[in-house]
Amino acid sequence: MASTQAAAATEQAPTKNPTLLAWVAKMAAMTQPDRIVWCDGSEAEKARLTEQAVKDGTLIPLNPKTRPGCYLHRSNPNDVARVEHLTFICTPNKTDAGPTNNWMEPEAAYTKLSQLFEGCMKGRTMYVVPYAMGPLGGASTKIGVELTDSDYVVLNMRIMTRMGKAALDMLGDSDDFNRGLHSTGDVNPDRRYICHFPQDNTIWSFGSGYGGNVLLGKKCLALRIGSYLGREEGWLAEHMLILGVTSPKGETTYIAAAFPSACGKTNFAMMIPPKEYAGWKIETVGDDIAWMRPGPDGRLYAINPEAGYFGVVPGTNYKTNPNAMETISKDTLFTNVALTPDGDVWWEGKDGEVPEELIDWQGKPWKKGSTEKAAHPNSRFTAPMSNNPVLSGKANDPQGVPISAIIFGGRRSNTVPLVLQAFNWTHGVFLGATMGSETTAAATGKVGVVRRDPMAMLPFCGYHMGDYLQHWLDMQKSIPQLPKIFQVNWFRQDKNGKFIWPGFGENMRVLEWIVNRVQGRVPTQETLLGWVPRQDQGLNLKGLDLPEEAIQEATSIKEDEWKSELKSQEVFFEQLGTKAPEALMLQRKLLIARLDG
Ligand code: GTP
Ligand code: SPV
Ligand code: MN
Repeated sequence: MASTQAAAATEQAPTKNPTLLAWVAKMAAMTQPDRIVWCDGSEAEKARLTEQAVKDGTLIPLNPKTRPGCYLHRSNPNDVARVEHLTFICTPNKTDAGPTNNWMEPEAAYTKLSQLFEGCMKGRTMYVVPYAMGPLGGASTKIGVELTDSDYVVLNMRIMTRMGKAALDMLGDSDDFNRGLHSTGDVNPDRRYICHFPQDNTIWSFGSGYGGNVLLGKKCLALRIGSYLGREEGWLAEHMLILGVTSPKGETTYIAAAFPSACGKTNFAMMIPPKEYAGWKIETVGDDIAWMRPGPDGRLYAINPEAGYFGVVPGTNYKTNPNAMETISKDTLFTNVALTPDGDVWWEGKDGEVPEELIDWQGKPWKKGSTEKAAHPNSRFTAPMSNNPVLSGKANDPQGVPISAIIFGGRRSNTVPLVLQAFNWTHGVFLGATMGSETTAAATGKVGVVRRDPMAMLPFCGYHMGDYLQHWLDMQKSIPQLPKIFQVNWFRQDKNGKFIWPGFGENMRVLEWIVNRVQGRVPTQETLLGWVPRQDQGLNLKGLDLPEEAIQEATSIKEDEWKSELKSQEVFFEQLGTKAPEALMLQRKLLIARLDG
């Protein structure tokens, strides 16, 4: 059986790439699928897979009048988010993975997972999914091949990446591709592992069918393996959106921003400025991942390696994010939202009345007033970026865009002010390194607990966090025209637990200040933490219906809060041991001296 499949893999293959053929044959011999299908990315293939997914219940067609080309998928209720405790970096030495990653020795991991993969595709189809991360033909673009037994994964990869024949053509006969193996297995959390082998450019994912665990191009390749390659090759793989902001004078500034999972990247990347900003335009280059490398002109250039958005649904509406609403109006896969009686989808925070009756994300009847959520808090949409009305013309440019500012932002109900600018690159890296954020539903575990999340990369850094921070510091030498670094916090709360800052489109006011700082147009005020907008010539608050005290509170710096923040930062740096970069320890000392002085 196994050898028959191995032979079949070669016979039907639309490639002669010997390394690829040998690897597919080897994986097929282990997993023993009934069939092997090489995906070409065509419309006919999409139609075929969709039809089959509808037939087997994986996809529920939505009302073609209100949601043309859209489908609902319900994942196993035990499988609704990334599983950080089951995600491993498998390097020969434990110290190479560092204290913030789970580690397994590579041979031990291959052995353990081989036992799970052995025969797991019997009765199933193995899809061979060649894909490109980055614009086709680009110098920064990386090729991956994902073997999966899930038609849902194939249909998602088709949206999220440049998938199929074009990627295979770009690979040619090269052996330089990421080897991804995925099986949903029996969707048992006790037999679920997401393992990364950076030295082998390999990812093995077993026992999940959900998002970041299984769409291997995204968090696994573009961030965990990507960050490892970035350090070796002198670039940065980051959990960042990329946007272009154009002023009424026609001046475009490109900005990258790292916010942790479910902390506002997609929203910021496609926001519509408030009416006071007539003539300003925001365009999206990317909403989740940035690959950045120094360009020939000495600036830092960023590409978005993805081709679609795997975005948070709850909270999305025509007031908070009209462009996302347009984006998901057609050709979108919805995962774990609720179904309305007329075949549309619903979620908490959608516009309009709450429907009287729904089918909830688990397929159970739901009635208005129920204390249960109808949509899962981490329900997601998968939509092609070409649906985005404000997609940047540069989103497919293999050169990427020159980044003038980098923003770090967490979800903090206190402590961190609305916006500040770092004194310099090293201080900016310190701000990124000391980011904290309240946990969200994007990963399993408790929600709302503050944890250190350096550069929003805690769950995504493929090597030692201390080495990663040092790599950021070292990049300074290879970028003659350094981007300016900023920190923001949209999520400060008042005594009643209400967000003080209105956020969403109103974040344009903060963005304008950042643009003005980058262009050297406005003076600033120095504080203990960094430079902040001045009372005069600071944030443009015209038309913003917010009392003066609220602004004060959103921008306040409270020394007692900072004293406890510094303790929490210390615990994090201690964890890095001798790998805590000296320059960051000095930044820490300076901050303590300023606070005590
Ligand atoms: P990942 O896809 O998990 O990486 O998330 P993301 O960073 O792209 O987050 P996203 O933009 O999807 O926002 C997550 C949640 O935060 C949604 O429920 C949004 O409605 C909410 N949110 C986004 N921006 C703001 C903001 O400016 N203020 C407030 N209060 N909430 C926001
Ligand atoms: C995140 O959790 O940061 C996401 C969603 O963007 S997932 O693809 O599941 O990682
Ligand atoms: Mn993300």
